[in-house]
Amino acid sequence: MKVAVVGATGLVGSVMLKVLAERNFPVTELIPVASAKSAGKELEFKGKKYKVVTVDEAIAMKPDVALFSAGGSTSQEQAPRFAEAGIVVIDNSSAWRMDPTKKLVVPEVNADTLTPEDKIIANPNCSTIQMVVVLKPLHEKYKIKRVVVSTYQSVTGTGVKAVEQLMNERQGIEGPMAYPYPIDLNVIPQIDVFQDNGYTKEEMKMILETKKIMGDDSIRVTATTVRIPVMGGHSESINLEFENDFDLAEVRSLLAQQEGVLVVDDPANLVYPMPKDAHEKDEVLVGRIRRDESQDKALNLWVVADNLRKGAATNAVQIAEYMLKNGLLPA
Ligand code: 2RA
Repeated sequence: MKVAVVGATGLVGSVMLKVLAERNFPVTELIPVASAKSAGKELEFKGKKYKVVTVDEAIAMKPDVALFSAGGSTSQEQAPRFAEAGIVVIDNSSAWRMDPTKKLVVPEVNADTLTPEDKIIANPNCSTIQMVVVLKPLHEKYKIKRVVVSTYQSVTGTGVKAVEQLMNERQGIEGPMAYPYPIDLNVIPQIDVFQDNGYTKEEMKMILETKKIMGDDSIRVTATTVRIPVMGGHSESINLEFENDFDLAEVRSLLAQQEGVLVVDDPANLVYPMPKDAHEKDEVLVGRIRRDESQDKALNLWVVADNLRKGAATNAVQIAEYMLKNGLLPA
């Protein structure tokens, strides 16, 4: 299969290449795509060198599928061009996520909504992806009424400039700022810009995307998203209130059986998920599983995932895998 990766030289794009190789996705020809200034560079993929090309060149090369991670404006402009050329687009930007004509997919949750008509498919926001994988079995069994989530998001979610800011600050070096404040030895309770309602765009993504992916507008969601000085891996404290009561042992069992979830929960032996444990993993780690003793039918969880992998690249590749397996991509 001819696979284009648009934004191949970026942080998520490079992880997409890594994941495609690791998961042995049947790539017969890779088409790495970047801006004109990067065009001509060479990238290595599975021991072979490929030239980075422009968007126009990529369309002309007629890939079967294009994984995009090149920002919202590029996707707004270019994804329809690829789709019109008969190329299926799986886009990691926020450009299409809330478009009512586009599917927003986490394979473990709602891949079955995909049809042959879907030519541009949106990859959800990283902090949403890791949460809904855990919500799925619990919503099906106990029906979630409300979600209260606080996130602790790594700087890799912002990109290279933020990683450099953290590294510089840690070494006491002055450098360009990705954030309005120092991030080392600090936390910043702002991810993306503020909206009129006092929430940030990141918080609204979690609220709106969760309802769309779960296919249930009745789920009430509120979120506080926070940037922390961690190099990789997003963590989330999640409080769930259900319509129906639950048994804690059954909750554990449902989570343990959920595809894409690893239960890491043995507080007596200080075992719980941490970003260092999620690094380079495709699973979502869940622990600190306990009843919320302040509220009936309520549960507390702690969820950690590699935001560049399951939170972005791996989820996109898994969508392509699902589509290939179900005849929605040419074999
Ligand atoms: C972040 N979720 O962590 C956003 C975008 N990757 O910055």
